[in-house]
Amino acid sequence: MERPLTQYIHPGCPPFDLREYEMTGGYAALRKVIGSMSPQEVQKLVQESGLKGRGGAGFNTGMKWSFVPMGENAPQPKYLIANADEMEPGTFKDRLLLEGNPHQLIEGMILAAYAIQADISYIFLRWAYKKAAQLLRKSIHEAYTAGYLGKNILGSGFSLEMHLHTGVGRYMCGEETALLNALEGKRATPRAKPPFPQVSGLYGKPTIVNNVETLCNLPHIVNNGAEWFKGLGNGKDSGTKLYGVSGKVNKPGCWELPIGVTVRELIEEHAGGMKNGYRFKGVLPGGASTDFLTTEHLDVKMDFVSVAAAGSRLGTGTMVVMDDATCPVGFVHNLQHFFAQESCGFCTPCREGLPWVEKMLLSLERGHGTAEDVEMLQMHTQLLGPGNTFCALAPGAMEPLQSALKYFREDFEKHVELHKCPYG
Ligand code: L3W
Repeated sequence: MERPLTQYIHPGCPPFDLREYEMTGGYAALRKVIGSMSPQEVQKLVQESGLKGRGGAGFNTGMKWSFVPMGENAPQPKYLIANADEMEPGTFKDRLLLEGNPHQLIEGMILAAYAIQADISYIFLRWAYKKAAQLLRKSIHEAYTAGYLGKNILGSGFSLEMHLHTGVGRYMCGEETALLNALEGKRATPRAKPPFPQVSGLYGKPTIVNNVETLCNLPHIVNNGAEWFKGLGNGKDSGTKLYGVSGKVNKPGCWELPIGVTVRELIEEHAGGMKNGYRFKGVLPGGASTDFLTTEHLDVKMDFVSVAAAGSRLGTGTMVVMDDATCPVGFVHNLQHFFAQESCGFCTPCREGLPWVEKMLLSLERGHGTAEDVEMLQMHTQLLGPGNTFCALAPGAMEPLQSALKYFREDFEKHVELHKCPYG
């Protein structure tokens, strides 16, 4: 199978510079699009390819673009933003792309910008990705010098500015409207949707925010076509996916594979199975804000449709494996500590509820909890669930908790019964 995204990335090897990227077909997609395709044709191609957003939500990329006003009367300027604020726990896939082949992202961004006729683009980068920042600065400069960015790109009449913006390390900025506020220099709280950014985004102008991995697919879809991309998938979705596995496995890592490989294949083949002395107990399939899957789900295909049918979400596709020697209460407490700390504080259920949940879990883990506390935690999964908060942060935080209460309830009850953690 041809691997479009990471085929030239070898851990430990120096990243591609412009010359190397061009030698392997880099910027051919840009030349093709600019020479022979209208923006609407690019949108249609991407919609037909079935590409879905790789940042966690899985929204159809071409459809998202289709909401952007086009034509002479469209508001100006329009913006294209690469969401590189990768902070989902357990998630490190975009880092691989940024550090291995920065021009692939830049070309993908130019293609996306062309499709929506954006004038200005930003890469919103996680502050801790220092190496990626350095590489992107260099690569953006190279792309300007080669005529791929700036005024009248390759003589086409299409122009695009590109800027790198580094965040200050807040998880909240991964939410697209909080990201827009941060970029405008405001406090990073989410905005009400609708209006969606496609219509009213950065400075109130039409804006598309796409994940890094999503954008990196674009040159390959343009070069090879929608049918080729669809054919890469193994399950109910198109293309390949960067999958990651962390936890007590023999070979934690990140691999590009056909979308729809099974949980079992990822853990047993690619991650080398569980380490000696540890057994698989459960897995968060796509970062921390997804529901646990357990032994009964090992043959679930890791695509958006199949994981949702199993009661969870593909999310970022980078899984965190929980073993049988780890206390699920402590595991979930650790996650809630992160989410409580990262709440932007804008809406009451999230600001007040997450620290409360964290406190109850800590008390339970230490053996001070009661049966009522377990019920109270269950109730909080509803109180902080979808529809009760301003954005997806708290409902996302409740996903591992509600599924832990469903699949590992005995572990919670044992803490109450024994007045201590049964895991020691
Ligand atoms: C027009 C509609 N556009 C949705 C667009 C929307 C956005 C995209 C997805 O959260 C999840 C979250 C995290 N008309 C539309 C529409 N759109 N309906 O589609 O939107 P949405 O609201 O479904 O999701 P979201 O708010 O973008 C993303 C989860 O992903 N997640 C987190 C990942 C974190 C990272 C990271 O570290 N950078 O990726 C992991 O599971 O919890 O549920 O563009 O405008 N009717």
